Amino acid sequence: MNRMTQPRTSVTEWLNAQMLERIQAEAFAEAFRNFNGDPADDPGGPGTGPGKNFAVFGLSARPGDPDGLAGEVIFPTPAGLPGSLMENVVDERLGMPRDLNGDAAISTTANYASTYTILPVRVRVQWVGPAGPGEVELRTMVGNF
Ligand SMILES: [Ca+2]
Ligand SMILES: [Ca+2]
Repeated sequence: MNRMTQPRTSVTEWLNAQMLERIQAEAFAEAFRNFNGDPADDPGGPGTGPGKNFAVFGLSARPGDPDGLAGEVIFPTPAGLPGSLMENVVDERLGMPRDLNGDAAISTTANYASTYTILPVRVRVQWVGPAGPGEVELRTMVGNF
């Protein structure tokens, strides 16, 4: 079977094996800062983390994709504040808003970028190929278990 005739299955497998496991393999408290869209807060120094954008084998990003890479890691961060992990962000696919630091309250002001106790994450690939545009998204909740 030609891989490009079944891209959805292979992309899903790749996302599971490469991205979700990679995020879960990070030191838990550093996963958000390493994979968010703010290079300034990377735990190993500015620009040392992988960041939120990633390439996927053989897949072309859609025209107009801001970074030219088909893959993206999405956390509950407010628009324009990629380094702020906020409990009051509205994102139904991440189950947000919700408590992220275990105090049973939802703060409208605090940034839990390094003090979260659970981390909701989406990994999404949007591409365009011979068969037209495609999209695969996986969601998970990373915990310090
Ligand atoms: Ca970062
Ligand atoms: Ca809370």
